[in-house]
Amino acid sequence: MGGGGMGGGCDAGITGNCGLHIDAPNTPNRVTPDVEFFLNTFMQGSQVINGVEVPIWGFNMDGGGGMGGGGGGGMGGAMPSPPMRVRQGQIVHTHLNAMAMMAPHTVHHHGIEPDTFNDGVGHYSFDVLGEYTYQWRASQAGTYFYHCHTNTVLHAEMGMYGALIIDPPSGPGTVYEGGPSYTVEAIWAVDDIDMNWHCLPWDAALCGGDAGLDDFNPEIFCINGVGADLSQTDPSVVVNASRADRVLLRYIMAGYVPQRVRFPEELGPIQVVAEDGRPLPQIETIPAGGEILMTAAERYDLIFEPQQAGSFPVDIDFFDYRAADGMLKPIGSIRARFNIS
Ligand SMILES: [Cu+2]
Repeated sequence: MGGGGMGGGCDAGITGNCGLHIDAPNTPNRVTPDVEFFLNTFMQGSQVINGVEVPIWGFNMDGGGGMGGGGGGGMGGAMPSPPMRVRQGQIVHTHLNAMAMMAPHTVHHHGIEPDTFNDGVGHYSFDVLGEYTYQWRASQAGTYFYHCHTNTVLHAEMGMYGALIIDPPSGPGTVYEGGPSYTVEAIWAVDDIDMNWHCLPWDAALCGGDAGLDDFNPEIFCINGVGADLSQTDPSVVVNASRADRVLLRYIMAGYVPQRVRFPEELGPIQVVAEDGRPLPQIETIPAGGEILMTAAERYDLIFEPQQAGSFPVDIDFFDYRAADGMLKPIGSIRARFNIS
């Protein structure tokens, strides 16, 4: 993990900045925040996933500002980027320091509804080279994620994303105000990796040409950056609970190809309490042994009340996005695990 090495020999050099509006303005109407995060970009990291050294870019939270080393950007980090957690009602400042490799980036808090100036969508507002403070209000408890929105499909693929959890004003333990409670929580960000994309420059295809960004063929699959070799044992993935627990699984679909997650019968019925950061009008119950098919960027908040002790696998299958005749063509899978005592 981490390392900040040269990422398997890639040269993530700069070839241009066509079509971007690069800026580092002051935040308008800036007020004192309730909570703040300091994100620095890194572009020369690597992470071993399922035995393969994968070049990654991302955000790290080490120190406040300035850690990019004035353009050196030598610091590494991990994918996914560190989680952000806030409470509903808080004013949040996300300080972005985008100096690594002199490449612009943004922070888009996906599913939040800030003003355009703070949306972090480069082509609507601006791409940041230097520093910018995103100011936004956490208005609805739920499961979100943040990601870079510069040359988006490539930068998100490289690992420039992390979980964003908004708790209700009362804090963790309840999914949303007046909503269901939980005693054990797990967060899974499930991703797919096409190694052919991981040696591209940050601005691949921005100046035209074909960088192959319409051709995605993942061969590595991961949960929270953990590959299939460790996903049944890694503590960031494995859910440990007892039969007295109510388990909340926050599932973030962080990949590009369709994912189908299959829950074992032994975990009992699956309560779908929220989707995409919004409570469902009525909690939906999927019968025991059910499955959910997801597309990119979806989030599901699922509650389990397991009645049986044991170690139970949860299987996630990945499918070619070029479905022919509506038929799903499997291209890979990864297994996680619930251990119920
Ligand atoms: Cu970026």
